[in-house]
Amino acid sequence: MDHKGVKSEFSEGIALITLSRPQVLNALNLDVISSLNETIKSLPRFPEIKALIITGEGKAFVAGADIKELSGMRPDQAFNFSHKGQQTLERFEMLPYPVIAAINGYALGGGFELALSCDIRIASEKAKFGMPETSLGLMPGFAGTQRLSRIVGYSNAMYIMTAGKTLDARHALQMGLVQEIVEHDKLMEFSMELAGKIVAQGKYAVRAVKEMALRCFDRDFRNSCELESEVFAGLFGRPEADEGMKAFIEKRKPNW
Ligand code: CO8
Repeated sequence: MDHKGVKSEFSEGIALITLSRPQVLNALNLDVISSLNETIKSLPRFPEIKALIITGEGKAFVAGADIKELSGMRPDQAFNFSHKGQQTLERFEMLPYPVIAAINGYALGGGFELALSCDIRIASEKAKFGMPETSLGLMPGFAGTQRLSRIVGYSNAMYIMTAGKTLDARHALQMGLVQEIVEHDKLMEFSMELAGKIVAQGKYAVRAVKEMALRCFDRDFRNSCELESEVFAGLFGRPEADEGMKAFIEKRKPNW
C-alpha cells in the first residue's frame, strides 16, 4: 500500500514505513505530508500491527521540510503547512503501539521533528541531527520547539535550535535523543529485532504503557498515578494477563 513519496509494508505484526523521495533527501513537501496522513489513517485496517518502524530511503532519514516549497509560501500558507505537519506528527505519536524511528542519515529540521514524534529512536552511525531552520531565517514548525526540550531538556534544546549545530549519532546518544547507535548496515536488522521483541510482549500491556506514558506527560503526578492504577487494574481479567502470568509460573512462553 504505497502513497506518493511514502512506501509501506506489513509483516508479522510490524509495519514498515519508508519515506521515499531520495532525490531530495526525502524532504517533506505537502504531497508527502498528505501521503503520510493517508498511510496513518489506513493503519487501523491492519489490527495485527503491534509495532511500527519509520525510515528513509537512500542516504537521509529526512533532510527537513522542502525548502523550495517553503520559499514561495505566504504567512497563511505557512500557518496551514505548520498546522498540517503538526497534526500528522501528532497522529503518528498517538498510534496505540510503539513507533521506532530507524534513522539512517540526515534527520534535519522537519525530519528531526518527525523523529521526535516517535517513541524510540535508533541511529545508524551515519545519522546526523540538527535544526538548521534559524540559518534560513525560520524556526521549527512541526512542534519541534515543544518536543525537543521535553526529550533533552531546555538548555540542550536551545543549544540545538539556536546555534544551527549538527550533532552526530554519539552526541545524540549522550543527550538521550537516541536509544542506540548501530552499524549502518545493521540498522534495519536491529530495528526489526527490536520491533519483534515488542511484538512478543502482551499487546494490551504494551498499549497500556504507551497510553499512560503519553497521556500523563503533562499531567500532575498524583492524578497520573490514580489513572495508572485504573489502567493497571484494567489489564487484570484479560486473557492476555491470565496467560502471561500462568506461563511464567509454568516456566513456558506465553501462548498469545
Ligand atoms: N528541501 C528541498 N530540497 C532539499 C532539501 C530540503 N530540505 N535538502 C536537500 N535537498 C535537495 C538538494 O537541493 C539537492 O537537490 P539538487 O540535486 O536538485 O541540487 C538534493 O536534495 C541533494 O542534496 P545536496 O546535494 O545538498 O546533498 P549534500 O549531501 O551535499 O548535503 C545536506 C546534504 C547537508 C542535508 C543539505 O542538503 C542541506 O543542508 N539540506 C537542507 C537541510 C535543511 O536546512 N533542513 C531544514 C529545512 S526547514 C524545515 O525543515 C522547517 C520545518 C518546519 C516547517 C514549518 C512549516 C512552516
